[in-house]
Amino acid sequence: MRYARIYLGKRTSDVAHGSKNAEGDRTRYIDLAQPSEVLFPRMEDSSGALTVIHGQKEIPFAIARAYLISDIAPGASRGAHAHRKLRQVIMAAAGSFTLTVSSGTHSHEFFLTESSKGVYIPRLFWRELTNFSHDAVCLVFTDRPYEESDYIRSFSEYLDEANNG
Ligand code: T46
Repeated sequence: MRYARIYLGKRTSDVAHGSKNAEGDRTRYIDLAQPSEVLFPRMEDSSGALTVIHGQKEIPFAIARAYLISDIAPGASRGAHAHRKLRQVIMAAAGSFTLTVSSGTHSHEFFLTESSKGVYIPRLFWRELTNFSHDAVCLVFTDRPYEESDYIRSFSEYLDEANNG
């Protein structure tokens, strides 16, 4: 399956490219082979905000694992690797940071700052997380358990594997 329909929630302010389904939810098709922004419904009232995230709905896969990266040292970066099979959605649960996703030939920068937005990363894309704010908390959802053998931590090895399928 190359494309998946994802849900953008009922908000209208930031879903200009979505279309409505029968329930009034806004949806959008994404290309599962390319990095893409995803949106999470955020319910706000006078007491605060609540953000909802489902696997196979706002996120285009069943969630096998979630983890948080927090207490990031000033100037530190994370990532700098690719995954052979794993797919992820990365979001800023608090604060902000820059996510750079690269195919080896093209790279795209996402500035993540809202808890209602994330980035879907397919397999075989290099990622780096930089420019963390002092209060940043990075929340990651994945479609597979942790397996060190799935990591490609050398950029030259990554280019070889990405170019050979
Ligand atoms: C990614 C970015 C955004 C585990 O034992 N279990 C886990 O589920 C994970 C994710 C990590 N670990 C261990 C492996 C290392 O000993 O935690 C340590 C730090 O992991 P790593 O150096 O891979 O951390 P980051 O922040 O550079 O990368 C992580 C994810 O590993 C990676 O998939 O895309 O966050």
